[in-house]
Amino acid sequence: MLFPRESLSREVKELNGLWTFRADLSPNRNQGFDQFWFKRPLAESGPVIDMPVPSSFNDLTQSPKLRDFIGWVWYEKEAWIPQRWLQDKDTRIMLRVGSAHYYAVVWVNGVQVMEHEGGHLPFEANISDVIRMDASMPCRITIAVNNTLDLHTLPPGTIQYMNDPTRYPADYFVQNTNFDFFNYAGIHRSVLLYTTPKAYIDDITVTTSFSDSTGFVKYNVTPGGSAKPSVKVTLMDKDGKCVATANGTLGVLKVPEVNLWWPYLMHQNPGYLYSMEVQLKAESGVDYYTLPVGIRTVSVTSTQFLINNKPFYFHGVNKHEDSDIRGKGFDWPLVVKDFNLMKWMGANSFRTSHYPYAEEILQMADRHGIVVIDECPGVGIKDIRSFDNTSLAHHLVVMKELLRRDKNHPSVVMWSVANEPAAEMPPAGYYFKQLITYTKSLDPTRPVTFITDSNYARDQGAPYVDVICVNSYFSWYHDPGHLEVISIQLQTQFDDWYKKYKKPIIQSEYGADAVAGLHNDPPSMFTEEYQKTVLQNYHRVFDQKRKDFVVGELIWNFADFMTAQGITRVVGNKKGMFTRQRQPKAGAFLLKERYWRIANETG
Ligand code: GCB
Repeated sequence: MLFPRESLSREVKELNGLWTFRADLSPNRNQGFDQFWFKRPLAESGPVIDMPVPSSFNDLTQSPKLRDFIGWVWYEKEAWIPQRWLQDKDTRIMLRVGSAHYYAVVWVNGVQVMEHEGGHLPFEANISDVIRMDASMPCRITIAVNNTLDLHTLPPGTIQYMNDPTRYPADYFVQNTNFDFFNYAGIHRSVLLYTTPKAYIDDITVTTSFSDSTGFVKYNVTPGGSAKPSVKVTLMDKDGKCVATANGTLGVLKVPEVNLWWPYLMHQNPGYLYSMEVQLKAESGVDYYTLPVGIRTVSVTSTQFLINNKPFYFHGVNKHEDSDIRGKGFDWPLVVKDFNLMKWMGANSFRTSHYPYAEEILQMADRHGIVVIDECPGVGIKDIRSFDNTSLAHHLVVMKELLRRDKNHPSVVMWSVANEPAAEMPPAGYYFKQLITYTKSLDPTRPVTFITDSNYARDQGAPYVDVICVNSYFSWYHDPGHLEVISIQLQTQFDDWYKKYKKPIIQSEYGADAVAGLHNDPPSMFTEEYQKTVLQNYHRVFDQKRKDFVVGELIWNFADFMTAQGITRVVGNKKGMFTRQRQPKAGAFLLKERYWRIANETG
C-alpha cells in the first residue's frame, strides 16, 4: 500500500485537528449501533467532547472512566471536498486512516465505507461514489473505534466479568492482557483524503542489489483502473540527475557508480536515497508517484549479520510510541526529538517493539540511515488458545498488511513476527513454522525472526528463525539485586543458544528500572546506579561475544513509558535511558560512550 504523497496528479488533504467524540458508556457498549449514531451528526446523539486526531483519547481528560475505557468510541468530522475533485469524474477520492486502535468502522454521510481489524496499520477506501451520490456539503466522516482485545486479536487479551455483587459494582469487567504497555486507543495516525486519476499506480515493489559499482533496482508496478496502461520509470539521484530509466510494469534499473544505502556511523554518507519516479499513462490521463529508494543488501551467516556484505552490529534501542498526554498519537516534535536523541547516543538501530510504528518514522529511519527491526503486534501470545487456526489466520493477514506497507523501506532489515510468545507450548512449533514460512514467501530478501524469552532447549519456534533474538533480565526478574550473577548467566545464555542453533544472536532486550533522580551506592534496585551497573555487566559479556556470534544489543528501553497499573510499575515502566519527557538518566551517558566507541571500532 503506497504512502499518500502529493504529485502532479495527486492531492492530499489532511483531516487532522479537532474531531467530535463520544465514548459509548452504555452497559453493553452498543448504544451507538443500536441508535445508528453514524446516521446523524454525533452531537445529536448526546453529550460530545472535542478530541484531537491524531492522539490516544485516554489521557486527555480528568476522567478515569475515559482513561480506562473499554469498548466503542465514536469520532466525527465534517470535511469540505474541493469542487474540482467532485466535478472531475476521472478523479478517485480516497479516504485513508493511518491507524485506529483496535477495530474500526468508517462511514461517509452515513454510508459504511470500510471496516478494519488491527491497531497499527493503515486502511483506505475509494469514497468517490459515496461522496458524489450525496450532495450534502461538507461531507460527514464517522469512525467508530473499539479497543477490546480477545484471544484472537493481535495483541491478544481477555475480558473478565466479575459477577459477585458483594465485591464488584454491576457491569464490572476488566481487560486482561499479557503485555507491558498501556493499551492506548483512538485514532493514532493521520486521517486524510487523497486523489489519484482514474487509472492509477496501485502499488510498487522494489528489491535492490549491487555488483561491484553497479546497483540494481528490480521494480514491479501494479496498475489499477486501466487494462493496458504504459509505465515509465526514472531513477534520480540526490541532485535530481537521472541515472536510469525503464519502461513497463516490471523491470530492472541499472545504476552505474551506485551510492549504496549505508547505516548511520557505518559510512560518511548514510541513508542515501534515490527517487524513483513512476509515470503511468492511460487514456484517462497520467498518474505520477515518487518512491524513495535505498540500494542495499541484507544477508545472514551463522555468525554475522551483513549489510552490503559488511558485518553490521546492532547497537541500538527498543522503543515505544509513547508520550505524555498524546499516548500513542503520532507527534512530529516527538519523532524529531527521538531521532536526535538516538543519533546523539550513537544508536544505529531500533526495534519497533511491539507493533508497527508510523510510516513517517520509517521514512525518517530511511533518511538518517537508522536500521530497523520491524515488529508486528504479536506480543503477549501466552494463552494456548491464541495459537489456534483463527489466531494464525489473522496473524498471517497482519504480516501481509505489514509487508505490503513497509516492504520498500531500506531501513527495514528484518521482520519480527512476535515478542516473547509462549514458544515452549507444543502448538508454537507449527504456528511459527507457518508464520515465518509465509513471511519469507512474501519477502525472500529479508531475514525473519521472533523475540524469545524461552529456554533454548524447549523453544519450538527457534528452528525457523534466521537470527536468534533473546531477551533476558538477569539480576532483575531473576536473582533481583544480585548483580554478580549477570556475567555467568549471560555467558551461559549465549553459549547454549549458539551451540544448539549456530545462528547469530541479538540481545534484543536487557535492562533494569531506574526512577530518574533516585540514587543509592552501593547500587540498589530502581536507582540510576543499579541500572548503570546492570548495563556495565552485560556490556562486558557482549564485548567478549561480539567477536564470535553476537551481532547486536538493543537496550530495553529507549525511554520510560506508560503501562497498565500494577504492583511492579510506579506510573509506568522505568527502564528507559531517558525519562518519558526525554531527559537522560545516567545509563544514557554510559550507552552514548559505548555506542560511539563501538562505531569507531567497527565503522
Ligand atoms: C519484556 C517485554 C517488554 C517489557 C519488559 C519489562 O521482556 O518484552 O515488553 O516491558 O520485558 O520491562 O518487563
